[in-house]
Amino acid sequence: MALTIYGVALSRANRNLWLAEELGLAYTHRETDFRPIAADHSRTETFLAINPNGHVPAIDDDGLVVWESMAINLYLARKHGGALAPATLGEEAQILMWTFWAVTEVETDALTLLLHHEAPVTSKRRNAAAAKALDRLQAPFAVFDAHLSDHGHVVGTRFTVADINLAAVFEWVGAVPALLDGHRNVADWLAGCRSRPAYRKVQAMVRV
Ligand SMILES: N[C@@H](CCC(=O)N[C@@H](CS)C(=O)NCC(=O)O)C(=O)O
Repeated sequence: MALTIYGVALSRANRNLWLAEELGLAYTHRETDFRPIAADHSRTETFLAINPNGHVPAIDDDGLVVWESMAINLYLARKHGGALAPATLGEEAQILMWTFWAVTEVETDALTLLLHHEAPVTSKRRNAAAAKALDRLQAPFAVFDAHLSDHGHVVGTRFTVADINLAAVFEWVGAVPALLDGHRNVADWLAGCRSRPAYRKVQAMVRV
């Protein structure tokens, strides 16, 4: 049984490291960087043989290679079972629904806000892009906030892989007070996710 997770904790590999820590899995962490600042980076021939897209994360699980961070989490949760995994086909449908929703309706705009916050730009075009992203995020935030007020978690009444998948995306807007202040259920849920020991352990692995 050998699991290798490729990708620095600063990258989307953090979702997979978080899940692996929640599950208590034994794994090797290859700190493949998405920036060509280290010998182990995502455009080397060795890594391109694992993920020809040249993106992290990826995993090698006993010879099975999987890339795409959300697919990795859904796979590992299903494989190892337990409370994080779907208990029924219906739960699986909900976990897939919310995960695809986060990737298609939230992630791009959330990343725009994160990058804008980390490196504020003076160009009018970039500021307009951030303002548009903020505007577009109001609708999915309202949807998710209403869902959380009834359910408390993404799926069912417990913490699952879906909470990890969504928190990893929603936390990118953490630096934009207007969004979280206006959606208190999302803010409280996110704070709960980020207080988990497994999340904190992965945060401690981040090197900027
Ligand atoms: N949809 C992919 C996105 C992967 C991705 O873009 N990863 C970034 C790091 S978070 C990367 O490797 N960027 C390097 C590049 O674009 O050259 C996933 O979720 O795994």
